[in-house]
Amino acid sequence: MTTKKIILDCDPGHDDAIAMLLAQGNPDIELLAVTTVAGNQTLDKVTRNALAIAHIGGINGVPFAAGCHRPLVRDLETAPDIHGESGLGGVKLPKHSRTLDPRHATDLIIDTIMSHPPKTVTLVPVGSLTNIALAVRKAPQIVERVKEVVLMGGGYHTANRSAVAEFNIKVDPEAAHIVFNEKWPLTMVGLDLTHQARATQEVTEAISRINTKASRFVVDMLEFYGKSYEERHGFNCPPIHDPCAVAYVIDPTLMTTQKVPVNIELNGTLTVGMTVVDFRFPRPEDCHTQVAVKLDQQRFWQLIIDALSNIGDTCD
Ligand SMILES: [Ca+2]
Repeated sequence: MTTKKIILDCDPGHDDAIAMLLAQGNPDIELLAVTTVAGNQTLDKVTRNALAIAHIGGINGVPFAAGCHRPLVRDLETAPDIHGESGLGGVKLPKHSRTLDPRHATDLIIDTIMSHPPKTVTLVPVGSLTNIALAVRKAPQIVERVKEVVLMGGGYHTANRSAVAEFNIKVDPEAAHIVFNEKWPLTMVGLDLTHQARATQEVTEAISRINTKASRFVVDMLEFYGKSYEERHGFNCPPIHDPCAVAYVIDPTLMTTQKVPVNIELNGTLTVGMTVVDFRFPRPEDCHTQVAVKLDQQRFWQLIIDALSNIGDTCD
C-alpha cells in the first residue's frame, strides 16, 4: 500500500489525541504536519495538548503550528463539558521541550501542500474548519493541489451541539461553508458514522493490555471522556469521532460512503451549522462531496490497537 501523506488539523481534545496516535502508529500514514485550531478548548490549551501528545506518541520531525484563536465571524465556543477545562481532562501532561513551528497554521498548511507533488497530500481536519477556510482564501491554488479533504464534522441525521448541528461545524459555520463549497473531493465523516465507533469495555481492555505509556494515557483519557459522554449525552460507551477520519484515509474500505451534495446552513433560526445533505435522486454527476455511512467496527478498532502497539514506549 502506498503511504498516505496527511496534514492533521485538530483541537485536542481526547478523540483528537487518539487520531494523532493512530496517524503516528499506522505504517501507511506519513504525518506531514499538525496544526491546531481553537475549538474543544482555547488555542493555547489545544496547542499545549497537541505538543504533549506528540511527546507521548514519539511524533518526531513533524512541524506543529498554532492557527486561529477564534472562528471567522462568531465568538469562540468551547466544550469543557466533554473535554474538561484543560481540553484533555483526566490525564497529566508530561514535561517536554518541544516547540512550535514559527509559522501560522494556515501558512504551514499552504507551504506543505505546495511543496509536495500535486494530488499527494490529504487534508484531515478534525476540529472547526477555521484554519482550512483561511488557508483556501489566502491560497486558492491549494484546492487543485490537494488529493482530497477527509474531515470529521457534521452529520446527516445525527447532531450533538444543537438539534441539527454537530460541534465542529456549529462553532464556525462560515468556515465550514467555505470548505464544503470549494470543489475539492471532500469526505464528510460525520456523527452518523462516528457514533458507530464506540469505545466499549472490550475495546478499553484490549488497549489496556498493550500496557505502554501511550496506551495507558489513552485508557485514562477514555475514562474521563466516557464519564463526560455519559453525563452529557447519556452514552454508556463514548463515540471516538476524530480517529474515524484518519482511519478512512488509511483504508477507505472500512466505511461505505454515498456521493451526495452537502451544504452548510448559515441563516436558519434553529438550524445554523446544519450539514444539509441531499439524498434525492438523480444525484448530480459532478458532485464533489460524499458522506460516510457505515463503519466496519471490528477492523476500525484493530487499526487503533495496532497503531498503539506499534508506538510502543516512547517517552520518559
Ligand atoms: Ca476534534
